Amino acid sequence: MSLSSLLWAFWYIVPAYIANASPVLVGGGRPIDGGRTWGDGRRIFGDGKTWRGFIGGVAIGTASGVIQYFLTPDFYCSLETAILLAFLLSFGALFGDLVGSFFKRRANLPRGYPAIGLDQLGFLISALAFAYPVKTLDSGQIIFLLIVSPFVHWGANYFAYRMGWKSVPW
Ligand code: CTP
Ligand code: MG
Ligand code: K
Repeated sequence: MSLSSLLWAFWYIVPAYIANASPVLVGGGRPIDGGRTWGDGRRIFGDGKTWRGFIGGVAIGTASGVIQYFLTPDFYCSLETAILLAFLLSFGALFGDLVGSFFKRRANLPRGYPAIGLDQLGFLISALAFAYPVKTLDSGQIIFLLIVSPFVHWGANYFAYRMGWKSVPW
């Protein structure tokens, strides 16, 4: 396990981080569940999961892959691969985030309530699963990302809170 392989793992996952963080800025408007409830009477996803956040996050995360390609073209087979990879990482991240909110609502946790583990790792595991067919990491790199991602997540959320973009620091 070399330092450079860990740095590449970090570089690889950047679109997922960007996709996951973007909805704080671009989200809002109509919720994905349209206000509907599940059989337990609680919201399917809640007001924190909006179409604008999802689509905007996927778009911004995918665009970040283009920038990555031009910065480190040798890391990718082609521009198309870099875009596809960034799209899958971004879509996977926000899909995982949505599934996480589904389970939070089933556990009767209100919107914005922290769920340690799920909030920090759900998006990451989903992103890695979606991107797996295009470009894979080795197990050491995956473990590294599982360890560092909660700190990146907490750091990004604290920054967004201090900037006044969100009302809670998690
Ligand atoms: N957001 C959005 N659409 C998404 C994901 C996030 O609009 N698909 C926005 C919402 O404004 C949300 C904020 O980004 O409040 C922070 O995202 P997150 O922490 O994932 O949502 P929570 O509000 O904490 O909701 P939940 O309890 O369902 O996780
Ligand atoms: Mg939250
Ligand atoms: K979340």
